Amino acid sequence: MMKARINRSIKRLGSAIGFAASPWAIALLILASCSQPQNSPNASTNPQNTSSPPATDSSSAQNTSPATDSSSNAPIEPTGDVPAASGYEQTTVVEGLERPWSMAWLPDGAMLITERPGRLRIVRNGTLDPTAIAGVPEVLAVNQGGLMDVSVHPNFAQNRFIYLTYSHGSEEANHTRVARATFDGKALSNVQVIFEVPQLKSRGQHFGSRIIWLPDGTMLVAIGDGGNPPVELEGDLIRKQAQNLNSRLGKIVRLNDDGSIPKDNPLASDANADSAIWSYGHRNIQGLAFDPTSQRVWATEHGSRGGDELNQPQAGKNYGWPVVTYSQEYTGGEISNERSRPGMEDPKVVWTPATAPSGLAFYTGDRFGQWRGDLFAGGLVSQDIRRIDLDESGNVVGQDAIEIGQRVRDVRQGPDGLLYVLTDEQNGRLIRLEPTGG
Ligand SMILES: [Ca+2]
Repeated sequence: MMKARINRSIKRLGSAIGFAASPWAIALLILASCSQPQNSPNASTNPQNTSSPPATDSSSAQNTSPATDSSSNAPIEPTGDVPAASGYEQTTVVEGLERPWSMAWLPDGAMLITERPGRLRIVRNGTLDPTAIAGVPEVLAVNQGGLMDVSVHPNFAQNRFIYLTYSHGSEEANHTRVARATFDGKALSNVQVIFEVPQLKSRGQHFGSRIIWLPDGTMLVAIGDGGNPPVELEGDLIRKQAQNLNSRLGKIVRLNDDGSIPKDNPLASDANADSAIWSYGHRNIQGLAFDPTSQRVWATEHGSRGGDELNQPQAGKNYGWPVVTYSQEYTGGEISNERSRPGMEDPKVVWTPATAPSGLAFYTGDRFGQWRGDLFAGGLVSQDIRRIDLDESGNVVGQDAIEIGQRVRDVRQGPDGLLYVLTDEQNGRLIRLEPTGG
């Protein structure tokens, strides 16, 4: 096999130049030395992919930020196991959470946790309050839908606002909503729907959703594309809405904290676009994080079969779905034979086979000094957390795996500088990661 031959030659090269040929390094070098991506059997029929690897497509590199250069901007597609991370230990803080989805901390250190069936829970001093918080809006809890993200307003101490994302409606007609509520420590009140996808869709797939806050006080909210074939909308596959600038499906939107739309959004002056849109061409983002130093936004999104992506979304840009993708139909066959196209942004990492990424943290703490400035991406299918090693320019330079052994729905940095994990199980857990001996 060509891969084995390359592996051997890389190992020889590795010993010649004195580095350990880890699976990660091998995957990188395979990608750099192959003329077509692994797991893309039809790529050779695509003229855009025969002359150069998609990793170094020069036309799309022109569309990326000047902070990154084209040679190191390659999507990285490890084809085997990534190495195991070390230097940490796991502690189960709370058990008995039903399909927990998201977590957020209040200024007093208490922790809010959503459960997908529609409950909001609170953990104080490491103990789960047995009584759920009252006042959560009714959700459509079906398949991937239900109560999803929870986010605390940056000025919660003054205004006591929290935000929830959830699916609403019926199995035949549903959509993603964002609600804002006041939390007094016991119950929600003044619950207001501040944003929704106006188009109603069927079935229980691809609602998104995550919220992050930007330094200017606006929020980004990720909304899924609405679902897989055969789900249709407006006479075509619903997934095509990700490229429809009049639709909020398959987008990251930017909102003011009351749900109104900022006047300086990238498409605000375009009469033919929904001015809430911040970036588009996304399939289903369930991990969204912000690096406060570089001000970069990071997002993980689910592909179909394989082709999960890490992207570094920027205002007004198109991330390609479903026109360009590394993923395949669940039923087999290509969704598109294009992996890259001018005017569309390449992913920074492609995961095939799928990790099913959910939850994303950008680590800024002191407790894991070696991990500062890295991303931590949970995986439902991989049942691990991928630590994505970034250099200061935001280039991906490596990846390793923190084994959890259960579906990982969310990963966050706590106010104590430790990492917290939620497992997507019927008896879901909140896990804390601490440095070994720390
Ligand atoms: Ca993409």
